[in-house]
Amino acid sequence: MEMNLKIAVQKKGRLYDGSMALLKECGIDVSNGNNQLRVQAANFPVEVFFLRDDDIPEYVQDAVADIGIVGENVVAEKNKEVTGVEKLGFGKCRLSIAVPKTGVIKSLNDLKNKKIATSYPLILGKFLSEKDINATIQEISGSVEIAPRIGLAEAICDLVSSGSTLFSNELYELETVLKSEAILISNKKLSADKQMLLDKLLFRIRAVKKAKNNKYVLLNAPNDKLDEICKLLPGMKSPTILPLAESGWSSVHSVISENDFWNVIEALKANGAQGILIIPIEKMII
Ligand code: PRT
Ligand code: ZN
Repeated sequence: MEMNLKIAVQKKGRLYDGSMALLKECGIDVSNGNNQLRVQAANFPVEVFFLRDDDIPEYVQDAVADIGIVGENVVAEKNKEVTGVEKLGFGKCRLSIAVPKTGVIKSLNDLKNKKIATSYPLILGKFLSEKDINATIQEISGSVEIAPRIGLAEAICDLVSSGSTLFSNELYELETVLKSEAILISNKKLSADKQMLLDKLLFRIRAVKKAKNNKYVLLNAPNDKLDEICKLLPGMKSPTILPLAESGWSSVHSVISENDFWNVIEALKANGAQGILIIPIEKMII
């Protein structure tokens, strides 16, 4: 039998769609796998295991799976022996301490001798001892946000993304304990063959991530402003410049990063660029 890289992903939940979309963008087709526990990819030596996210770090540690996609929050809480390989840019959230808006707790110091409900006792415990706060950790597995209202705890420590759960439970965020996103983890002792497959997959993941963080830009520039415009657009090496039929004008092609996108566009316009087209990039290999 041909060797496979075994990859664990969440069976259903918030990381499922992002994980499947990433595999698909990497050219790994597991579309035949609805409702199965494990699926062989059609076109890459990868076998996908669908699991509860909480089990993924342990399965990767124990080599039941070679690699896995899981939240950094789960990796930190489970504290297993795995290697963090690559952050994946989705499933972003933060683990935060939150307290009732109208309560007496206004600062971290006010948490002393109080009870904090959480599903993340290990991460919270480390945080509290670093800050030298002596508080009781009440571990609960779900519906953490209702703990203060039912008198179970004075504060909570839970995941937040939009903040709307906190808002509708009249809680406010006192402190961020951990920032998290989906991460690719791997077993610490991959064989050389499996490491080669992981490197191949990683090459694809990085090309997809890079493409998402960049846009292709096409614009018309007056020749007397080309120097200024090129300085704004470094491109992959330097921008491609082609003369337009209309004399005195050139067409400029380049790549810009999503992060400074709007600032660059404004500066381009201010320097006389016209007909600016922004085009998504599907893959980017440098
Ligand atoms: O069944 P299984 O155990 O696999 O899934 P699960 O229910 O344990 O996890 P799931 O699917 O809820 O979350 C999987 C991962 O998604 C988490 O471990 C995080 O890494 C990531 N993630 C990103 C989130 C959120 N955002 C998030 N907002 N996980 C949970 N939430 C919850 C949070 O607990 C709270 O109840 O959403 C609520 C807050 O959301 P906002 O938008 O109202 O702030
Ligand atoms: Zn879970």
